[in-house]
Amino acid sequence: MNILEKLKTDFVIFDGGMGTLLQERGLKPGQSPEEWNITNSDIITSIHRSYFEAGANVVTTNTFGANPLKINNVDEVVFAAVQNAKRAVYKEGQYVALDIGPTGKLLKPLGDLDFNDAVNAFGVTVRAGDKAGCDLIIIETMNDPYEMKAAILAAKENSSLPIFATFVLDEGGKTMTGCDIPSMVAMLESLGVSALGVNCSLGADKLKEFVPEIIANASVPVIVNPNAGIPCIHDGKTCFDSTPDDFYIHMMDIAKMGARVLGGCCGTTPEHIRKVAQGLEGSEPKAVEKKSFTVVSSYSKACIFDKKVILIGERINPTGKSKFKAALRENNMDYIISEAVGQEECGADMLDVNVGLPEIDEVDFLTRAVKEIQSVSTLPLQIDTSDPKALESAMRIYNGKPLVNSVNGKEESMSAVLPLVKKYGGAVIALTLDEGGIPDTAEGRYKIAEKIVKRAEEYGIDRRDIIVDPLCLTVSSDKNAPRVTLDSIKLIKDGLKVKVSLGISNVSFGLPNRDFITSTFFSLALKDGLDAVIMNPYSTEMMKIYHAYNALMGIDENCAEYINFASDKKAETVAADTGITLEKAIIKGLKNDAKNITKQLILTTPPLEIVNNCIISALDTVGEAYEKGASFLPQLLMSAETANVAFDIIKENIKKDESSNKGDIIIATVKGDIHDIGKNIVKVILQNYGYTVHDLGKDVSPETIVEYAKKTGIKLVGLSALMTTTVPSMEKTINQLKSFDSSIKIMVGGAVLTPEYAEMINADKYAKDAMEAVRYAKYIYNN
Ligand code: B12
Repeated sequence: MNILEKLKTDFVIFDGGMGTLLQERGLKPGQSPEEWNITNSDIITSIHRSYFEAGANVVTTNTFGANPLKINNVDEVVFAAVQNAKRAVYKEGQYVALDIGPTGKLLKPLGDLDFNDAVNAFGVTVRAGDKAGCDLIIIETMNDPYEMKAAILAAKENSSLPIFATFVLDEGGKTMTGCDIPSMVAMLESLGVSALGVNCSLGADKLKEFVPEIIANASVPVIVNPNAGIPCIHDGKTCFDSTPDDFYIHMMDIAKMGARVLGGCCGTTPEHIRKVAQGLEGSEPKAVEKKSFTVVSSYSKACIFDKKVILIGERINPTGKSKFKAALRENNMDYIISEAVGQEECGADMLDVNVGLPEIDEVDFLTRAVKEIQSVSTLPLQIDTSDPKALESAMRIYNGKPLVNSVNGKEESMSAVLPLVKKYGGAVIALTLDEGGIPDTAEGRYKIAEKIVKRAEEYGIDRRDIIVDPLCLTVSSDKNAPRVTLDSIKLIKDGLKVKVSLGISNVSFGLPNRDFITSTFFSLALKDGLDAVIMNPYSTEMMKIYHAYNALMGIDENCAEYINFASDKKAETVAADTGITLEKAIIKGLKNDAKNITKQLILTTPPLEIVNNCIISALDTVGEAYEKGASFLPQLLMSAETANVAFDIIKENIKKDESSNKGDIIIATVKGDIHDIGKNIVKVILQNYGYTVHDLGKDVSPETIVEYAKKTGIKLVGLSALMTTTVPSMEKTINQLKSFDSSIKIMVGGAVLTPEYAEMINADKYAKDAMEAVRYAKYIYNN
């Protein structure tokens, strides 16, 4: 029986932790656990064996870090690791999973690893594992869905092994990059994993809280491999607080909830696994319930096609827009990004992205446009192109489960588009036209829809991932056209049990006051069961219909959204304002806007005023949202980068006073802390006042700072720290500097510090901002 057959009928028990057991067997801190596959293969095999003996069905190879971005000899390590695990197998029903962990690098735009380079790196490990004969692949401990997608694609492109995939979650039930459970499940399932879930993170008791939500979203078996509680340090050693008995109690609850694959992660031992295996012996898992709702996702948001119609913004499309065409020809990505931001603000749930123009390289432009938009918008995207190459390239780098616009009933279209939807995951809009054109009856359109649904199912694409667009022709050229479209909506929904969407604006083409016609047609289509609409979110008429309809149909609880919309005067102004300020550009991460606005502002506003009134206040807003869990690391990073773009321009406009050196100052952000925007501002302002600043950078150790002070004899040091966790390292630096030379003066700053705290850690001066730093320097150097 292979692992997938077992999964159909039975619980599957995974092994537990490897690292802690290796430490017990003598692995020293800093030593590579992966090398032990070669140097201590018997120990590795005996650990695997102990897990099989405890009742595990699957052991994971000791290859968590066996990735070419971390080690050189991947082939050798992976081969040895798989052999070590296979040697531990002693009976039928015991399987070896190739373990794949994160690369340790952040993918662009959060870090500098290119998506396709990540796919290639994972590919090396997958090929080695496949060749060595593992039975399945487990991709685990991922905290970024984008990296997860890279690993899954690598697994699909380099093997045909079953793929299991698990994420880590924080206490709010999201990944580090803000991916929630519905979006995570949507992406993983559409990429075709055989089982999905969570590992590591919190202990079983905390992780348990999230299991019902995973199960409510997933149509494949759910995996839960928690740590043995939360790690703590005792006498310099990492310990875990969940005993096998305690772990067992929570894991039994998790099994009752419906999880089917159960095992452990850090700190769990064969004893933990034995308890779980014994507890499950003889019992049957809950049936895996196949879900019928349609869902697409971005890296952090899932869009579920439910009662409320999904608004798909149509503005990123050159058709009939001369300004947009010009932007495409001039390679003006800012224009496209501002359309994305504007539509999101006006209430779009998703964004259509179409950049097709004969004279541009669509493969390149569409791919870049998707990358740029997904770095500033959290909305799921609808990738809209008739070029299969452009579609493939954009789907590949898309971070989530996209909607594809579109496939139609022509053979050529189905055979080009459907395999891509299957491979990269996604839902797809199916247009009811084929070689015979657009039928002029609802029955004719139904037949084409049926043909596409059948074909998609042959490719293994679920019916719920087909969203039929029965096409809406213009009423001015055919008076019956809207009626046929409305009839088609009902017929297709009832007969095929699929969702229906419409690109709606076409209906009013050629008529004056188009909004009147389009929005009235929209209300009729809503009543006939429309699930999604491609429309102009800036259109007041359309938004009025949308909100009023939701209120009238009882799908807007307490009419709350309607009230918000109407009283916000959005009804009047929705079309108008996408005006962007520097503060807003930083909050949204719009670098080019930030650059252009700063260039304008600097002509009229003193540089420090821009820093204090725009840059710092914007970063404070972002920081607060981050603290509340309303935004995540990607947004924080984009905002920080945007602030830097603005500050670079300000810097150019602050002339250094080079007439004389008023004094030397060392400046650094302390060890463990990489926040340097504030420190850099302080540096530039001090230079501006004639001081020579020796910037030692960020994440600087106390030793380096003391060394530098010794070498140069400089008597004034500025230290920056922005986190409660790094203030102790500031204190350490102060102590070391003072014990080297008690006459050195130290000024400190950074968001978490207070004057009282600064005094407590022996700093000579707390500076709340850059000007305070200048005043202190003047005082010290007496100038
Ligand atoms: C931008 C930012 C980032 C950027 C930093 C980019 C960069 N190159 O600096 C990125 C995205 C990389 C980042 C990462 C992280 N961040 Co951060 N980040 C921020 C944010 C939003 C703004 C900081 C900032 O630049 N402010 C603007 C500058 C101008 O202000 P400032 O630094 O205070 O500087 C002024 C004064 O304090 C003073 N000053 C500052 N330094 C000095 C030095 C001297 C000598 C003097 C005299 C004066 C002085 O003068 C400056 C000018 O007026 C803050 C929130 C906030 N409101 O502070 C969170 C914040 C600091 N980050 C936080 C966290 C948790 C993190 C991460 C751990 C997130 C994660 N999960 O990975 C990582 C930390 C990584 C690490 N090891 O350091 C938390 C810290 C919580 C805490 N209490 O400890 C904060 C407070 C957000 C929050 N509210 O939760 N972050």
